[in-house]
Amino acid sequence: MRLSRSLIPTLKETPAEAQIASHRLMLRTGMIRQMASGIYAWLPTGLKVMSKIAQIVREEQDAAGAQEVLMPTIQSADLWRESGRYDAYGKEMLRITDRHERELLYGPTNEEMITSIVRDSTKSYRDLPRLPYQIQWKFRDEVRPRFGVLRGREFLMKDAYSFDLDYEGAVRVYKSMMLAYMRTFHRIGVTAIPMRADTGQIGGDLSHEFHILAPTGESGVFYDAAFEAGDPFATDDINGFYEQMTTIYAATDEKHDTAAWEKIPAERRREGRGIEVGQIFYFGTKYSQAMDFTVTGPDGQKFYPEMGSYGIGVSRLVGAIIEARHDEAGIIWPDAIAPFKAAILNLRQGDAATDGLCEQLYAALGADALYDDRDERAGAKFAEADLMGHPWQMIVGPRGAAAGMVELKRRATGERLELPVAEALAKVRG
Ligand code: 5CA
Repeated sequence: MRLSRSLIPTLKETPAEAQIASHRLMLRTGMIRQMASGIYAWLPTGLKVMSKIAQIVREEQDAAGAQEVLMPTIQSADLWRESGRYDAYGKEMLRITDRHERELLYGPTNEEMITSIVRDSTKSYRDLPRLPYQIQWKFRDEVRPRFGVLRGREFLMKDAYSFDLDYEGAVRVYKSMMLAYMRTFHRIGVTAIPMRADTGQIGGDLSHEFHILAPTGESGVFYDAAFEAGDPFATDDINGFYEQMTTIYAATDEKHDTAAWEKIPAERRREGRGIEVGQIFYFGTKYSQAMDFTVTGPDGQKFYPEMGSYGIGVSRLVGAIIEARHDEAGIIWPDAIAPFKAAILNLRQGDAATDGLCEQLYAALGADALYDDRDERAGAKFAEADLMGHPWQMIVGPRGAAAGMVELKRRATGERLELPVAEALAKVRG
């Protein structure tokens, strides 16, 4: 993308309404614009990051055996009357009436809808298990939308739903989702910690939240330093993995157990703050019973499938990652989800050799590069590249251009290297 021609409306001033770093940085770098309270338009760089996150989430859901579907954002109130949640959900649900006076709603979650879909196509135990998921917008009319995309009203969620024959099957998929989540966050480039959680509006008996560590997180968290290991979770032993995840201490302040905490050696005790980026639930037959979803078992008897649901806040993750990865100068994107791998900084726009080398780099990197071809001072280009957080900056001036050399700066460490063009490109491509 050429910066001179792109819809990246950066702001010089810090927006007054933004209280935390990620909200400020997302507005200043032109990733998003607020359209109404808690409702945002995603502009090119913001959308690129969110799409890359969604793609990693999708690959790990697919690898865990889930199947992607896409359900509508608008749902019928009748579906929610079946489960009894239409009245119970309260003011957070945005209720809509169409021209025929039919009651609709903008879905805050999809347990009812997916249960009705699976119910219609599942008669025998042989049709189970089922594990559909979608990546779709949700709406919750939050009392206090705040912190930009961290607590929006309209937000993008990955939601998966499992339908199993029995408790053992349901727990197996719960554990494999936990593993898929840990792999997902590891690939994105952030540390996330699973913690026992309450089940709230969704209900059920077993639930974990996944928290990304960041000083501005809404929850206080207590955890064992073992979670900082940076493990890629390349295991097939789901039971061993689950036992490990659930025996190492981690809790939000709501569930903190001082006695258990004090048994951990002092040098391994960590206290911090976390942002909840995902939550998984096992709730047994709560929805299958309420919605009269029965399946015929091998013995000819009817039974209710065992269910769970598994959410990731995809749009919230964009803000959460920035909270976890920024400094005074701006964002520090992890490589895997950066909008661009590199910014090409032309320090002498209009100088034939400099322009030529920049064009050569831009042609070689294509969509992976943001070419700062504006007629601006070098200092302004450096500051903007730091603010936008590209993992690499490729700095090209007349002297380097004459020698066929590029100066590379790594955003995360500040490290600088002077390399011939081919080597610089190889480094950026990783
Ligand atoms: N049906 C279940 C799982 S599919 C469910 O709705 N779970 S949830 O309520 O925990 O939401 C899943 C994730 O969506 C949360 O972990 C959080 O990361 C994200 N989320 C929830 N509310 C908001 C919001 N107002 N703004 C941004 N993200 C949100």
